[in-house]
Amino acid sequence: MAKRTILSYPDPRLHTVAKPVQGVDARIKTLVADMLETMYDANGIGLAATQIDVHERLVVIDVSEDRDKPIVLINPEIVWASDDKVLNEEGCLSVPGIYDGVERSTSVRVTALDGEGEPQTIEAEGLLAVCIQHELDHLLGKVFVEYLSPLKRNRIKSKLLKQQREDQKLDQREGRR
Ligand code: GNR
Ligand code: NI
Repeated sequence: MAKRTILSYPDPRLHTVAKPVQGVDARIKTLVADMLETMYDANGIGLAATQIDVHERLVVIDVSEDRDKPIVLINPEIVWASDDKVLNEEGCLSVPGIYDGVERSTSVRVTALDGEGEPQTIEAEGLLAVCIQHELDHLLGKVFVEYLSPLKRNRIKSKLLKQQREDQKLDQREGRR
């Protein structure tokens, strides 16, 4: 397994629309293993392939307390979403240090293939429902800050760009690449 680099907003590659996975073969299984390692290492509850610059419909999630219940969603589709919505505080590994409220359906039903290529249907509510909607947005090239006002989004963009410039300077001074 190998840890992959997570893209940071406002990287334009985060707005790429992912294509369906063609078959759950060895390449996809390695990718899933790498995504799980990357998600756990970053202490995230989910990760979409888009975030590691792979533009295929592939998501990993683990909302369990003990972080031992991985969910793999290949070619996921939300087939039903409740009309009732709830406002949740969201964060994103691609938008480090930023948290804000986003309205989502309280419950969703999603169909997908699992890590072995077997069809599965998941009925989700609570944090899992939020996470599924957040991850499926990534596959469509959408980051949660796009639900916020343009003013908030621009402030977030500036803050992250400034942080990225400072991180780059530190890296150079240490002779890293
Ligand atoms: O780790 C994550 N936490 C989180 C919290 C509230 C709503 C959504 C999320 S998903 C995020 C990981 C991530 O960026 N997935 O794309
Ligand atoms: Ni995210």
